Amino acid sequence: LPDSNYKEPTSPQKFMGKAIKRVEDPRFLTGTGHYTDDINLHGQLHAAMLRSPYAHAKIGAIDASAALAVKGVRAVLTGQDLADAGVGSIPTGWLLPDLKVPPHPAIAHGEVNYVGDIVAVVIADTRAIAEDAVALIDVDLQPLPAVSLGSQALADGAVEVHPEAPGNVAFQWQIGDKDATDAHFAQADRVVTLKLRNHRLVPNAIEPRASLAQYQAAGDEYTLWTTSQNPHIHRLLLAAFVLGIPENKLRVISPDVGGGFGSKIFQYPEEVIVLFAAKRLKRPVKWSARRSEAFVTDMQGRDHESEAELALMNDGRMMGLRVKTIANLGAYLTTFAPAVPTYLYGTLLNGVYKFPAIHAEVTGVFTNTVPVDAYRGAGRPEATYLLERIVSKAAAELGLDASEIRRRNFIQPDEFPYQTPVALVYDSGNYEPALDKALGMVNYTQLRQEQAEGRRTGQKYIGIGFSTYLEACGLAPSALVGQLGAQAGQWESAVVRVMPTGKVEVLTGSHSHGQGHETTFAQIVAEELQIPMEDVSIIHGDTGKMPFGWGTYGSRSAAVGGSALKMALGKVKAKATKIAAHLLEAAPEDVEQVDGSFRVKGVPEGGKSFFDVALMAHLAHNFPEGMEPGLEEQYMYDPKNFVYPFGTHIAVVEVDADTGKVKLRQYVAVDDCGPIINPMIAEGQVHGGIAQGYGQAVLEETVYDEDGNLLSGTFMEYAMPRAEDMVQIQVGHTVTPSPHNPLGVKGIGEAGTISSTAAVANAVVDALEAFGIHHLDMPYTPEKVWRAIQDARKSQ
Ligand code: MCN
Repeated sequence: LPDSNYKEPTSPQKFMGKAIKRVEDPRFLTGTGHYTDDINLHGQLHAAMLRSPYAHAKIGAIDASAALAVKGVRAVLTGQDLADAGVGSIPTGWLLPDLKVPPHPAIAHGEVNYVGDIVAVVIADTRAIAEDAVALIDVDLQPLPAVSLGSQALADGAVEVHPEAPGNVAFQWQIGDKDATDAHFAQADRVVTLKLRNHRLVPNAIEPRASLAQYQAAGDEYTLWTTSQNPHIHRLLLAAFVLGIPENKLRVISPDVGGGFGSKIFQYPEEVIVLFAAKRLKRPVKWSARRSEAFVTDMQGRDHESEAELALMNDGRMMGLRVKTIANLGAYLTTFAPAVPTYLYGTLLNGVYKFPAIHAEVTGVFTNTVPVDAYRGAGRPEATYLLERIVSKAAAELGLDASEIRRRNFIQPDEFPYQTPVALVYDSGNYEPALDKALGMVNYTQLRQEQAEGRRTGQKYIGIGFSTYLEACGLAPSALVGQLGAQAGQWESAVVRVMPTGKVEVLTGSHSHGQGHETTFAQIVAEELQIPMEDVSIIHGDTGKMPFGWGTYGSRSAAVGGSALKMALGKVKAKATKIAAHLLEAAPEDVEQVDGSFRVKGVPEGGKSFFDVALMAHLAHNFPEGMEPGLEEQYMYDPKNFVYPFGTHIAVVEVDADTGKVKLRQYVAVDDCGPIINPMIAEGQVHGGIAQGYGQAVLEETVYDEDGNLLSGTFMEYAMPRAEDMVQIQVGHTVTPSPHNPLGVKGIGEAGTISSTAAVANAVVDALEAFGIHHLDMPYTPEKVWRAIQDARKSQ
């Protein structure tokens, strides 16, 4: 941890809080990870998709005879085949009042609605044969006018994407008190306005999506191996809504998954197709996306057009916030799509500030583009970007330091629990120490002097950008999300199974696809049971093994899955103590575990090891009267509230006024995710998130033309952040435990992404203030920045 100021806990903890190397890395680094595409079954066939080249078209006749004549082609499937078999529409898992839910067939039927929508599927002996045969299908696609931008889809006379959604409106949603907000605006000294676009992103996990289905006629049972962040949600949606089969007839396995960033939460058409084809052809069927397919089929992220107004007093006090957002949802509603621009966005607009009133309106809009759903941070980066941008703009207009305006408005530590005007009740927080620490780490006073000197001489344009972010994660109390429209519970499961040899197997509903749970969850077990980490196996990603669980998204695994594990371990430990007490002929309350051994308090000799207890639990030869044999416990943990991590990120950039190139010079991230289980993993999460957030601010952009064609469909046009774009990130921590979960932990998996886009954007605009530029939409490509500087110079 070269640049970290993390101090390991001074308590006698052996595993928690330690930067233990990731136990999963040897297999990933030596190529022995086991991903969906690595799995091959006897007699396996391959699916290849004929995808629409048009964003909107009517499907006429489909002539598959030439494709079917190719040796090795076993079938060509169309939307009609699925409809005839009664295969259901792909559902959404979140409902809002008056939500329009147009049908979403896995293979399009009647019309295609985005470039990439599936028109037909070839199933063949090899992938090459299937892909070649796709080109031989003759489809009469009659192009229709299309629309790709949210605001254009709302314009009078716009093309209608679905007849079920007149005017392309999927929903209109609002939060906060409009009248109270208007009243506070009327009292304010001034109003700062900002119109901004939060552009669309492609998730780009390293492993493209893949699915392999097997059908066993004997038991009428399916197995699906798929790249999923939450196999139980996949099983529930596929069984109950799409295939109409009992859930226990479908086993979903998500083995090693090479990153998801949210894009592998959802139920995708290809999963339905391979399951359907496997039953029809009585052979296993596999599909693996190519990178070019991923660009047009993985659910995309963000895509907001917003107008915001911030009411202020002249001393910088915030009086109210008004927001109007158009959220482009793409062509269909996917699993979490309605929740992302509403409950995961509107509720976060309060940030860390004391707002007397907020009112936000969001219009969800259908367009002829790839569907939009959760992408790392999901709604919260959009809220943070808007809020932190307008706060920095307000500071510039008021002539206040960007850190000072924030400090003056922070909710104070003695004000928790804090009810915001946008529904959430923050359980804890202490924002100033994080700001102060970050200011110290970045060497703020000296930096501002250097900035002023550079501007004065015209030699250097430095920008310093703040983001004092907050996020709500650890999704979260089932009762609350149920009231908000989720068709899902938000608890998590854990089973702790102690073997006769004292080895421990944990079955968790959380899913690790890069976050290192096999290490951090094993640290929790080793600490609690006082056993070596090598004796612990963490099993996840298989509905055939684990009890029901809701999976990994919304940075919920440590706070919810980890807490379920801690509670299950508590039950195991209580039973183990009772068994040990029986063996030691003592009362359970007189027995303690020291250095792994159970001993009578004050008697160091003659204890029972964890192995002795585990073995005796199974042999049960000499067992407490009435106690069940075995040592296995389960806990379903449903938290009382979300958790609210926060922090201060400061980005320092230098803008080359001659070329428009933005260079990241320094980045300080002070995060508070409560007590840290593994600082190396937590900091790795922060590093990755910051790279992604920087990517959005400076490099990445999903560009559609007016006809809905994706113009940035390869890495030649879609620039991802690379090592050379980054700097050595300086990471710091403050520790404010969550008061309501047994570990006190808060999520860290999305913090970097949520915070960094705003910090980098504020830094770039801060540098551009030297030219009289007060806002510029991302991404800050050299051309865009250069043009903005040229235009500003001309108009001066
Ligand atoms: N952790 C810790 N101490 C804490 C909090 C967390 O040591 N106080 C550890 C956890 O034990 C876990 C990791 O940090 O190993 C992340 O924990 P958490 O914040 O609970 O997030 P999740 O494990 O639920 O991961 C989800 C989150 C999300 S929502 C996205 S999107 C994302 C992310 O994690 N996608 C990722 N990080 C990713 N990292 C990789 N490599 N790949 C992805 O697809």
